[in-house]
Amino acid sequence: MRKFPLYCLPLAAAGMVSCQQPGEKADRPNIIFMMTDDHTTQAMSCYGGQLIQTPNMDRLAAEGIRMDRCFAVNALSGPSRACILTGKFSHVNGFTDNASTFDGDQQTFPKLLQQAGYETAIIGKWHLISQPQGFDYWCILSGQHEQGDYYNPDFIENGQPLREEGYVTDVVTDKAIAYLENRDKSKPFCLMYHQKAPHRNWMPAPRHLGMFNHTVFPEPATLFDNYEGRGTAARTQDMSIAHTLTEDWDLKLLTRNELLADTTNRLSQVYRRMPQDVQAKWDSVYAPRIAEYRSGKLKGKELISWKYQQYMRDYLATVVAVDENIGRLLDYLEQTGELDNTIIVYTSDQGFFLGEHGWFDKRFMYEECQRMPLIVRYPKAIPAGSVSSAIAMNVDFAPTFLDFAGVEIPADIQGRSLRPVLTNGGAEPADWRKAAYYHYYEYPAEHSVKRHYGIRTKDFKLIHFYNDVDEWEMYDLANDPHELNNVYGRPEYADRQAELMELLRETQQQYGDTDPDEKVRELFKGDRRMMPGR
Ligand code: SGN
Ligand code: CA
Repeated sequence: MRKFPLYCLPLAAAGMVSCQQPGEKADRPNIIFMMTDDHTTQAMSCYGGQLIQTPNMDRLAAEGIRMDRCFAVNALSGPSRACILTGKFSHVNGFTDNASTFDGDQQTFPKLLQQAGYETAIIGKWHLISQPQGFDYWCILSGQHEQGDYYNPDFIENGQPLREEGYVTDVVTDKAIAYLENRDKSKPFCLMYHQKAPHRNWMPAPRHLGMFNHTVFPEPATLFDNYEGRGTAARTQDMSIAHTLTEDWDLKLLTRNELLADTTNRLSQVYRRMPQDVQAKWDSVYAPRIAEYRSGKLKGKELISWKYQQYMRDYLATVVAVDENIGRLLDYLEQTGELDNTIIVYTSDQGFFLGEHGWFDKRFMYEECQRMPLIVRYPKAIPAGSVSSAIAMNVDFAPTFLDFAGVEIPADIQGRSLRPVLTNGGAEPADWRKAAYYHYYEYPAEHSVKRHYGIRTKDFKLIHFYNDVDEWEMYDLANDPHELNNVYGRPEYADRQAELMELLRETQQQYGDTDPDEKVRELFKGDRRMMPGR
């Protein structure tokens, strides 16, 4: 039963008012958790990225805090989302790789907020296979094994299938605004606004098709990395611009006639979802690319540079739509007077390689994809223009939201609330953690990135690749920001290495991941595909 403060009782008993308790809507912030898929800090101007301008993300950063050292603990979609929902590492929440199914009966922060009187909703990418629990409203992308489609996307809305017309990033935003418009306004809300973009295969909005056709993007310093001094994992991955990007799905080098002729081709299936006018624009935009490629003049390094440019043109155009739609959402919040009552978070499920080391995709515990963008705007408590180098992890998000909402943080949550950092100009408390933990499991699988775990301190990284190899890597980040020189085993780093080994052991103990090999065997008991040593 609802409790009223003593001074309200006479009126409440008469059914005349609903007196606000401390902790009710008036002092409980709304939360909008904006998460994209595979958006990386190199493609955000507020992080110093040189590739495009992202004015609306920049606005959030200028009016809030930019976290410079926020790390995914398992840089892959499903695992990252499960860590975010539970505030627990993959080996505890059970969702270790994209072939897992989320145990929706477990504790999540949306459930806890809902129990505490929040209205909760999730719109867009979910990717956890089991039905969402703990949401008053949910509408999740369903096509392409829950990756969703860029054009005319399919959704499941509160259990019912639904096909929408339009471009996915716009549609997800339309739905978010419609939800905000129709929600129960007597309650604070928590909205998870989860875009598909800029996930592979990077299909821009019709209005942005071809927008970068005449732009030449700067190449990363390590585009032609030869992996010298690194281990087997870097050399045996399958995520290179040179070899892995496909002519059809990724580079989009098929003419209309070819697309119409081959109905089994994946690109052809997506093309068929587009309205005719979009198909016409698509054809005109990709025709010069196809002609250039088929001229046969591109060879060797020149061909890799060319593929990199096409990859950037498509990837970055999808980011432009994400940024525009953030602007739409911010305008809506401003018009309805909710902007400053709302904690607005911008992040992505992990970072991504934009040609660094010659790669696309993620998974590795290397900087470009381990690092997540994290911007938080809440002017009532977070000073504008703050920047923080405190080490944060995605398991910290759940306790942070609970903390701001005034909900007790359960003792079994493994992350730590970022609130003291966010509200203190980015400075960390004296007892803040010294390292971020990481553990990646999806191998053998697409992109062939070997299993590994490790820690990342402010200046160093220590990684152990295991399962069908037993190799260590260590990077001196201050002197080697591109992670090119593996200093593991070098005599001049012996003391530092011993310290890091000890810190890794302590960190694994703290989080209960003490024998990763053994844990993995247990987790995948009976699942031959995932058995170590295969
Ligand atoms: C798809 C992509 C991969 C990507 C995974 C996981 N292939 O399988 O390139 O690594 O998703 O991405 S594709 O041919 O279907 O485009 S994640 O972000 O969802 O984890
Ligand atoms: Ca992702």
